Amino acid sequence: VGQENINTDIITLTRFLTEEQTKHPEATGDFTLLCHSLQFAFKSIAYYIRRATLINLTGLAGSSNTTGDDQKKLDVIGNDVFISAMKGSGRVRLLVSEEEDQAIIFDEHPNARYAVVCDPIDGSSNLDAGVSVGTIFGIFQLPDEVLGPNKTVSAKDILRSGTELVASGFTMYGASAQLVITMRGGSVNGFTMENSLGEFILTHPNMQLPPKRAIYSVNEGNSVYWDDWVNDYFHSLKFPEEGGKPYSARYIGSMVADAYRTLLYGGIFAYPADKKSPKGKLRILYECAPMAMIFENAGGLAVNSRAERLLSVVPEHIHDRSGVFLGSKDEVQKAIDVYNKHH
Ligand code: AHM
Ligand code: MG
Repeated sequence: VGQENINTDIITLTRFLTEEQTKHPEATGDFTLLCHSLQFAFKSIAYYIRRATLINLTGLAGSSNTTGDDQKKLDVIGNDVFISAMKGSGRVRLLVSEEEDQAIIFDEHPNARYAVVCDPIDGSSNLDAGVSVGTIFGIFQLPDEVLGPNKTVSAKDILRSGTELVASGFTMYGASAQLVITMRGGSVNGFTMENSLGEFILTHPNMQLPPKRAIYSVNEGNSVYWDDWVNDYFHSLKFPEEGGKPYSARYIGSMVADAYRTLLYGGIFAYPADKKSPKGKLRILYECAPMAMIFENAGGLAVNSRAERLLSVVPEHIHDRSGVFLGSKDEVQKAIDVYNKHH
């Protein structure tokens, strides 16, 4: 019998967070607690997604023994799980979710220092086909002035640029659940859910984007709506100058999955603003900014459709949208260069 090489010194997310906290002697532990609640939300959503797939399969096989249970749509379940986890952490005062028109304010926790933005299940139109979806999140710290029982907070307190995020990340529910998290000014770390242990394990420490890679990821079906510079840019990837190799196209249609692949392999992911969606499709607060922070901290770049740094954009409303180009440094720079040539 061959001897298995078993690594017994694994770094779980819990251990990682504890070690991070000890690096900051001023830390109160609030942030760590908030992350534990986030971790629970991801585990729960992963569980419901797997269970839903099974229920759908039964349905497809033509079985009629439905229980009549009111099966809540996964978007709603994901949103409810996330809200409960954030409320339960006792460390969140303000929450913005893609699924909620208004910001949610937890006045029962007037001293909670954090504001969280999230898309609980991004890419949910892909769910029935078993394609990977994900949860995107960002964490802001509220200013001291708004803390306390007789202070009010409102959605305005979260209309900040991505440069003010203290942490951001996403979890992709794929063949396994993958959690990617980064803190302000820190590195990007990737964890894989080990289902039998029920733990996220550090499998991708200090993720770094390759500086370039010939892969583009965009919904090319929108190209008739694109601006000239966007068409020019993608044309240049497909029809390189003599001797050059054309780029590969990869588009899942699930931002978290497309972004995760781009983070690992390099290349560019884009959802440009266009004539159909002049402000873009993806949301600044809880889709674009958290991703931009991850990409910058992993050595990449992230800009909007005006070639401006995405992290500097301050939204006017919580659900504002933006065009987005994120990926390897050289690839995004190429897009910026084409933009500049046109303007
Ligand atoms: P959603 O938040 O309604 O799920 O929409 C966001 C999704 C992203 O995951 C993905 O990048 C994009 O929409 C795909 O859009 P399209 O189908 O237009 O290509
Ligand atoms: Mg979304």
